[in-house]
Amino acid sequence: MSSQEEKIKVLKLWVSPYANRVLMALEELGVEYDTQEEDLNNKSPELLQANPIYKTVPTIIHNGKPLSESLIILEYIHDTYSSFSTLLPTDPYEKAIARFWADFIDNKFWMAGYTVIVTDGESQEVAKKEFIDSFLLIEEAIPKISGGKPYFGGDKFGYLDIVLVPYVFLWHSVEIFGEFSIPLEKCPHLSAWIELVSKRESVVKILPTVEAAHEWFTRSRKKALSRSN
Ligand SMILES: N[C@@H](CCC(=O)N[C@@H](CS)C(=O)NCC(=O)O)C(=O)O
Repeated sequence: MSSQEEKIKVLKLWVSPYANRVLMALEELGVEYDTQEEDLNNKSPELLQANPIYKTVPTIIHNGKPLSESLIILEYIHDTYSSFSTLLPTDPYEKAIARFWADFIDNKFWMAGYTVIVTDGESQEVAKKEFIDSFLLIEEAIPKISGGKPYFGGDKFGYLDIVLVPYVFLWHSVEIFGEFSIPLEKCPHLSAWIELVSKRESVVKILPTVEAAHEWFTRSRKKALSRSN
């Protein structure tokens, strides 16, 4: 059986930016897939068996084989289906740079954003500054990464676009709980990119509304603050 014969099954959570980037990649490449919604308070035996180390979504199962970690799954999708389309740049240096920024977006930018959502006081203030600083660094990097084209992937909506776009629908909660506004007026590249990607079919189909995501984070914040106080 060829690796492309069995449908990929994605164990997911509707609000997870990590799971949603996997679904968006499959949509963008026109790959058929099945999904299974997970309850993180009561994870399915399938998830626990497929991802015993992190027990996180997304986890995929393809041809009976499990794989986890969204950025690794994106590369697997790219490698498996690149005969008809690509997500990552082909140039080795550009590919490495895309991976560098994906790591920054998850581990600096969103780590700070999520910390603003689930903390208050001094920790929240520090995270707020880090979030805005990271935002401005991404703004500065866009023309270099995209070569002045509309998407991070140049003319094509690609890997880094898919990595960042789920957060666009979540960072309103960062602004609300952090009581500040992202300085979009200082970010013409990010503003133009948001305008463009928000209308994209895969984005509209897969990502939750800002309101639904905010309700989710309101509950997460309440739980996190009651644990820490
Ligand atoms: N680095 C992981 C992060 C995945 C992750 O943290 N997923 C969250 C949902 S957004 C999760 O499954 N958490 C498990 C839990 O809370 O027990 C990735 O990129 O896939």
